[in-house]
Amino acid sequence: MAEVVSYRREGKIAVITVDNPPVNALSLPVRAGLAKAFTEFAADAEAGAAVLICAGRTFIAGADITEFDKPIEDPWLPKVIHQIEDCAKPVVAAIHGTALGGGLETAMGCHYRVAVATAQVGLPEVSLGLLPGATGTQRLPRLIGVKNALDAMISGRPMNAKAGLDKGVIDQIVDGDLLAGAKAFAEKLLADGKGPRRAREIKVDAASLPADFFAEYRKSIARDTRGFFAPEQIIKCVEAAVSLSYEDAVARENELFMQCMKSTHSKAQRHLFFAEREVAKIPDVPKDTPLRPIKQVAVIGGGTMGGGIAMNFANVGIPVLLKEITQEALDRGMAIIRSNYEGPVKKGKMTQAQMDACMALITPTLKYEDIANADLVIEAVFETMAIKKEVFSALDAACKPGAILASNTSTLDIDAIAACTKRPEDVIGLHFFAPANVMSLLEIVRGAKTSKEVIATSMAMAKTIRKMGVLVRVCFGFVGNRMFFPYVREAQRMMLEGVPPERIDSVAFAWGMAMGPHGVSDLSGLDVLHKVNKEWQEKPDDPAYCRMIDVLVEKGRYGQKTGAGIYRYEGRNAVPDPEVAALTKAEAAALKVPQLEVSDEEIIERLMIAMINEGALILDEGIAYRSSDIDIVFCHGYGMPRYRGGPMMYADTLGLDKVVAAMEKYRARYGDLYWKAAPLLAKLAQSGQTFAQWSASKR
Ligand code: T1G
Repeated sequence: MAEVVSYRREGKIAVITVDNPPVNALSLPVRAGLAKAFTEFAADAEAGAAVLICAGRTFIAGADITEFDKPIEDPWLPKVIHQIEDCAKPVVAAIHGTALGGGLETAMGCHYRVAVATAQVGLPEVSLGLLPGATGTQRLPRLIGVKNALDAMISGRPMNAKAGLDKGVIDQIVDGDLLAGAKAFAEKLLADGKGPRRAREIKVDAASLPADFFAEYRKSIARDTRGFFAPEQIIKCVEAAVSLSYEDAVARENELFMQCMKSTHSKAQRHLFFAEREVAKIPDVPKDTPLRPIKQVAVIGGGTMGGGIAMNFANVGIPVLLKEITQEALDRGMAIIRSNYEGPVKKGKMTQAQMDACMALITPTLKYEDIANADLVIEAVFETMAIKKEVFSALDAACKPGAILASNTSTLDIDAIAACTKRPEDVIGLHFFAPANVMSLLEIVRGAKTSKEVIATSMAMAKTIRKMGVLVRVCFGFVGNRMFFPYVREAQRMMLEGVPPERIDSVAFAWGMAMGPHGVSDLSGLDVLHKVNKEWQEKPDDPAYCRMIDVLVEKGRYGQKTGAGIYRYEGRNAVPDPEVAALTKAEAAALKVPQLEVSDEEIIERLMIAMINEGALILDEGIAYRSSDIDIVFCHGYGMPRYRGGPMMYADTLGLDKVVAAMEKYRARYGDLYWKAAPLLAKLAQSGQTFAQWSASKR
């Protein structure tokens, strides 16, 4: 195997090169190679200084995440970093690409750091449920100050080279060839008689910190880090940096790092890291499938969804035609888009010039003829099959051959829609999630006849518009909504059983959901759920099924949009409504629904296990390829916290035998209609396998 770390000397400068594609991750061979190379450097009397550089597209991008679930093997990273820092001769890190996590920690163990202008440096461990466990929590505060270091480690966001230079973690930006620049920097150190400069010897600037700094800092991040384990551990490490010796603080860092590593949070967040890369791999669509160029897009329907969808393309510089049927509707649609842009401009997240450029890329039209040359057309009209069929017949007549015809439907049958055209192989579902210009999830629904080229082009387009594209097959509700329905069903059932909706929502919120099921129902619109239930051919034969949604819709209480739904709204503030409590009680009596004492644990169990069981059916039917795709759907589209890893990862964490036991418990109370364990769930529980192992076995 080619050497992953090589040593050579050019004049008085030793050049140590890491070459471990694709991202020079710090696997065991790399760590051992670094230890060997720096031993050689120390012994090489001709070498006055050393440059640490990487081959390929990036400097070291971190520890090797694939090694985390195995025992850490010697030499472990802090030991290698201390060996580098203890060198008696100066070491210069030469950074390009992304020096992240253990990569930046290794660079901070070097005595100096130079970088090309396009480089990025950061400590993103928090996004994996970890903390920088190779002295990063001790060095970064010494180099850029406590507040800057906390911001970088709690957000996990990298900084560009210029910011790194300004803050003090980068010493020089190199123009032109990085190695030449780094060698010149090292030679100048020798010429100036400058030796090693060790970050650990820098005193942390505690004096400038107000007495309540850490308390205030914790308050400032509380909302964004709610429920996550790692951020608090990072703060504890930095408190140690301020109050303990370097050695003691590093020991503390290691102790807290191991706690993070062993946490279910980190296992879940690391699972999502790989899941977000796996999701793009489609078993029967080869990586080299040709893509159709998408240079002109058209969106049919200028409502909230259509406007949001159009923005996604304008935001990445792709011209969009927005078609409506009346001038009034078109003007309203353009006004929605304009107001969607004005928000970020007011908050300073976008400049007026950027907004104007995006608006200029969106052209309103009333005529199908104008969209004849569009490469991709996305229909976003009313969620009724009759209207969609009408639109797709018109698109079939108007659009050029090879145009991709997509529906934004959230539940309806793509095959039935495709059958209205002479080109079913060009028809696909692109299900955006409201608000379409914000939510990162895009469910891509392949029809029975959708071509591989159209699938591959749609998956690539999702990446272009910065969406997480998940390919699914056709069924009622696809993956997300099909699993969301039982979640809402149980929330509604518990309401009828006498559990106040606000209590159900607060338990779900405490578990980590961004919003409880009833708040979400009011946000999406009870009328939408009501209409979906009406369109659902195989709706369960259960008179109590989501009954309060029907009752409230019949009273014109659609949710936030009408100022009242399950809750009453004072502005956006949801207030429990005694009128709804009374209506629920009456409905429960009429339906003879027994009133129950339901514990918090049961609330979460019924919400989650109802979803998990549906997910098992979805996997068995091949609607989703792998369990981690389902996890991506829920963490990117339904506000499930990343530290739970998604519903299927959560089930694997609980243990499928426990999931089946819970199903049996509720089956005894409610019967088979909802609580009969899916065959795949029962089979895996029986064999002791997880959903993840089952999915991997299908690869
Ligand atoms: N370990 C192992 N594999 C990795 C990896 C890593 N750190 N980073 C990426 N890969 C794989 C990835 O799975 C994919 O594999 C391929 O490389 C290309 O990645 C001790 C404990 C660097 C910005 O969190 O952010 O250091 O799918 O598709 O879009 O304190 O990868 O091709 O088989 O993402 O160009 C901290 C994680 C680790 C950085 C490149 N470091 N990586 O993005 O390519 S923890 C990170 C990224 C740590 C220390 C702690 C990105 C990237 P495959 P990709 P990309």
